[in-house]
Amino acid sequence: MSATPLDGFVPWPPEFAARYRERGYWNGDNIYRSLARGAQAHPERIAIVCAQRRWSYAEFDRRARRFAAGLRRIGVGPRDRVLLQLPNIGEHYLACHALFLLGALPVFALPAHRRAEIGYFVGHTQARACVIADREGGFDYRAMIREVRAEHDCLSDVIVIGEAEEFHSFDDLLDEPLQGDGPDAGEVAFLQLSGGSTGVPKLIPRTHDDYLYSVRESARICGLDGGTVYLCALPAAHNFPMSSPGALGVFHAGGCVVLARQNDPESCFALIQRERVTLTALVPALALAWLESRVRSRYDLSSLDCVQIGGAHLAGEVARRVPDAFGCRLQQVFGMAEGLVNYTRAGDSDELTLGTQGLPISADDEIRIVDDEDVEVAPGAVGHLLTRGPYTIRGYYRAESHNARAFTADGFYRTGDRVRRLPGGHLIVEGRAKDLVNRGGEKIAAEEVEGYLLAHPAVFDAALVAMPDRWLGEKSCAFVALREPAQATARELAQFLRERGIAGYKVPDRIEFLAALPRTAVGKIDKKALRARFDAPAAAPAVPVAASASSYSSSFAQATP
Ligand code: OOB
Repeated sequence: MSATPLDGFVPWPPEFAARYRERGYWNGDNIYRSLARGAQAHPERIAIVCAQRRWSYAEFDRRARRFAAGLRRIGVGPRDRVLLQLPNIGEHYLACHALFLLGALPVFALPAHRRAEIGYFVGHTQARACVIADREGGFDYRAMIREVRAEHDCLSDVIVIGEAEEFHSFDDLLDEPLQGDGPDAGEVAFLQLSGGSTGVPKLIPRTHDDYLYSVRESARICGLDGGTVYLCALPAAHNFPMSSPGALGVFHAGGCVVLARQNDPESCFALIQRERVTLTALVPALALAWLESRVRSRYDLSSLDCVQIGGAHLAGEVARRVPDAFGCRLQQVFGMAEGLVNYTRAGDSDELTLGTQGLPISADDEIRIVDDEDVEVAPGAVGHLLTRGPYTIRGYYRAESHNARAFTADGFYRTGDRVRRLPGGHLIVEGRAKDLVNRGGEKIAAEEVEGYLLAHPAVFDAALVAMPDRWLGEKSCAFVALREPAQATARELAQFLRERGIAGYKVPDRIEFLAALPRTAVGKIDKKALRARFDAPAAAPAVPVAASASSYSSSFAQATP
């Protein structure tokens, strides 16, 4: 690694880095080189299927090097941040690998993000370029980027896939292939989004060394090989479909990634049948939609070996239906973009597969389960999960004061999850202490949405809590106290939030007005009391936000049956 680490990146202490290298976890490879090796070894194999396009490993590598050359021509270089916001299309992987080759850092945004989030990512990372689609799902990303650029002049280059208008067209940046084999493996490879902590979204710096280790081991644990055909049904930029084992695991193993642009049951079943898909990764909400789908029996899903489910709590009764319904194995995955990933293993008993969230990837994943005072709980008891290891970050990007709270003094990451551990090491997620709503796998930081609500002049107090939902697992409910009764309606508040340019999934599914929010003895809003209102529905009349995001859709789980 060059003498000075990237500004805002917290490296592992040297003795840990030395140990991780010694044990072969960090092997000095970078993510681009891993792909290039595949292109050398089996150039003709199909790497990516996207709609009617099929790219071989050789073509994939060549296109990535061509795009890297084009990016370099417009001035993108090592350590530059480049925001990536693309739907599930092959160009997503091309752009990633082109940036990896250059040593530039993709900043992963989700297609659902809007002006508020994108503006924040661009400003916080001082991104110099972005790669976007022209339009998707009726939304014009160019128009949004124009607004973002008006506020952030760091963003000098905009690259558009499709109709570029005044911006660079992706196709015009496919120059003669760039030679080279990418950066030092100790460099930060990209900035990933945190699944929600407090306040503004946090960015996660992952190095080539640490990430590739988790990818290689995930591919091994999940038994991937050249015959693996993986359906990417979740947003491709999310950590789960990217690396657990996800597309990178598949590229590492020489298999094929099939991109689903839509993840409704019918589109995906058709792809599974056509491409003979063997593996896919779902959030529980999507798994449920697929299970409930009436069209399932019309498709031949017999190629499936395994369906992975993770990202949010999987109910036991849903887990039990998976093997029969899809004629394949279920694998539970409990992971986080910050690092630690757990898998149930192929040889696990039904009891472990159905009832636990698996074992960590690495023998060097250190797990501590503690009480509120950071004291380890008795074996088998529920506590806060803390973790440290060869692919778990030591700090968020440019977030010094937050890092002091999110990590212990000796470098353990406070996951915010409450778990217990079985004698064999399998973890069971029992709940969470962090203040977020896990809406079908999409994480919503309560504080962030509360901040937007409090910006409304009529709002005196606001609290966002999770409410149970049959399809998404959780939906969001905002409890609001107004300065004067009836000064604003739920519909007006939802509209106000949308106008602030936040992702649709963050707009509360329901807004309820209270004269005052309940407080705890120390004066904090009593969210437990607010959540308890959902246990007694008669006491809490529902006031859904009319015409808001209150349909069951989210980009993680687009459709109900
Ligand atoms: C994955 O990553 P993120 O960063 O979007 O969210 C992480 C959080 C975890 O801390 C936990 O609260 C929740 O999502 N979670 C689960 C879970 N898997 C994740 N909660 C209950 N059961 C599970 N199986 O969501 C992610 C990253 C890599 C692989 C898989 C999921």
